[in-house]
Amino acid sequence: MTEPDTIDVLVVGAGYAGLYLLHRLRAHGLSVRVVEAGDGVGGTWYWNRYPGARCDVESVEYGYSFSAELDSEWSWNERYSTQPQILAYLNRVADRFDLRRDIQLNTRVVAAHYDDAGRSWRVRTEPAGADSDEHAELVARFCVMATGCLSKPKTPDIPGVGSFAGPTYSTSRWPHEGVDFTGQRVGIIGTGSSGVQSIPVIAEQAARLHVFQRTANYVVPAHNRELTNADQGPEELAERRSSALNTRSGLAFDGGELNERAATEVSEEEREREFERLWRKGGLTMLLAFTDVGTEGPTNEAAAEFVHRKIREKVRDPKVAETLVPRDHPFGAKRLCVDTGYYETFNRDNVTLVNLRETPIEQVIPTGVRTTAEHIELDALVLATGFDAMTGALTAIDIRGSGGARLRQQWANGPSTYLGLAVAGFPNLFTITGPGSPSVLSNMRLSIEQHVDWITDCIRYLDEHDIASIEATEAAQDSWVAHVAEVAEPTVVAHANNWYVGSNVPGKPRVFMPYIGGVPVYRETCEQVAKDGYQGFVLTSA
Ligand code: NA7
Repeated sequence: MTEPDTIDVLVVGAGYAGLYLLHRLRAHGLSVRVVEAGDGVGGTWYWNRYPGARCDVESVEYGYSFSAELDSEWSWNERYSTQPQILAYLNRVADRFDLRRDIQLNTRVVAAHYDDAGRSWRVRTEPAGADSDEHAELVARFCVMATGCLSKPKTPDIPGVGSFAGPTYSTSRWPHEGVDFTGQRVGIIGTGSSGVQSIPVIAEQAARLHVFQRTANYVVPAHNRELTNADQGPEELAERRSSALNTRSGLAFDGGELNERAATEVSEEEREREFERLWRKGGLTMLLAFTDVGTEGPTNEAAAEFVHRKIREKVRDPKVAETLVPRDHPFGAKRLCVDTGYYETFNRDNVTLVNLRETPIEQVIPTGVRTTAEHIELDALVLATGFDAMTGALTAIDIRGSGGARLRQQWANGPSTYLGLAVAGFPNLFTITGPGSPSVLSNMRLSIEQHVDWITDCIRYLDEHDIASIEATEAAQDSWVAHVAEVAEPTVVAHANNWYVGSNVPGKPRVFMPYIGGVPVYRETCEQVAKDGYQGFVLTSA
């Protein structure tokens, strides 16, 4: 039997995080292998190819910040980039920095076991997608999970969903060649961001579109537009990037327009003017209009009512409008959706909204969907039903730490991490934008870069000090987990049903997973931990 390859760092995933990590680690002379299940790089932007897929972070804040040359060679077309352009950008990055030679595509990591004696990870891979039991093993000193927060699709929990005779498409696994819905009767289940973005585009093509809505969401306008060169010149980029570092979300919102007051400190007229201004500006800004928008109380209620009014203005049929008005959760308690033409789509003659709260799906049947009220015949079915967010991609891998401890078991009641970067009992393992870090509540690009930089510096430090392993202590982890829960407690988002708490996946323990304390505080904490010689970690010499 041949001995497995031995490398310094094994990185799982070739999306935004994996690509940048490879670039950074390689610059320090480390041997790195990135293992990726897809047959191309791009992660989220490789898989989520559904019609209308876009980023809800503005393009000028979504591009990597590590290379002025890359900035000068690339220009974004639109304020909110399409999936094809982001994927093209990531492919450009892979070529520009000669990353591909260390990326192994079409390969899935199925297990990663820590070898206490060798102080290294034994990682088992198998060909992705192929019907083969051929596997391979790799040994790496460090293992970094760059597996993404929204990469493991949720298993659809809809009775009979496999029995539909026509094609069933999942927004997160869309066919690469695209789908032509011309002349077809299409049904779409799910009205989160993926549904909200794809519904207007599918409606333009299909003969008839039935939108199956269980929960009405708050949808705010993107006001997307073409970008000019002036929008993305070096000065503009530098200014936005530096101001983003000082905002809780890591989003610049055009350079610090973010309102630092509670709405209760201003008059009702001023509050409404501010909502209107941000609505016109578009994007996620409304969520941060005032410091008290995200907590229960009059400001949150006023924001909700403001959006309710907008829906009623946009949707002609009052009954349809009332079905689209979100009533069962506060504003911002689920991830806001950023749209182009979503509500207007329900004014089209070929679009029907099916209210699953009134008439739930009884079963998907070979010819369509049967609700408690009717049988809807369909030619194609689209599932926009979401993800096993934050932990799904990690627990899908059989990760075993020191002494064989299983991550799945350790996280059976919810994830516990130190800083969202490391897990006690799992030495030399890092998670990029893991649970317990700002991740999905921040500009992902910024948070990914911060974690990659931190991990790279950490590995360099260990090598310079001849340290063979690093492991978070239980005590540091417990106190971080308690802090993550404490800062989330007053917010509406921690108490609603949403994928941040895992309530979208039946049986998943209810734990608020991301860190809501804000990017600046979080960055400072991580920097201080490193400055103090990796406080909260046990370092063991070689
Ligand atoms: P989301 O936001 O989790 O949305 C999933 C949608 O699917 C949501 O409307 C769900 O309704 C609906 N859903 C899920 N299961 C069912 C069943 N069984 N029956 C009916 N409806 C169902 O996922 P997205 O992919 O849209 O967006 C994920 C993130 O990606 C997004 O927040 C951005 O950050 C990018 P529910 O609300 O559970 O009633």
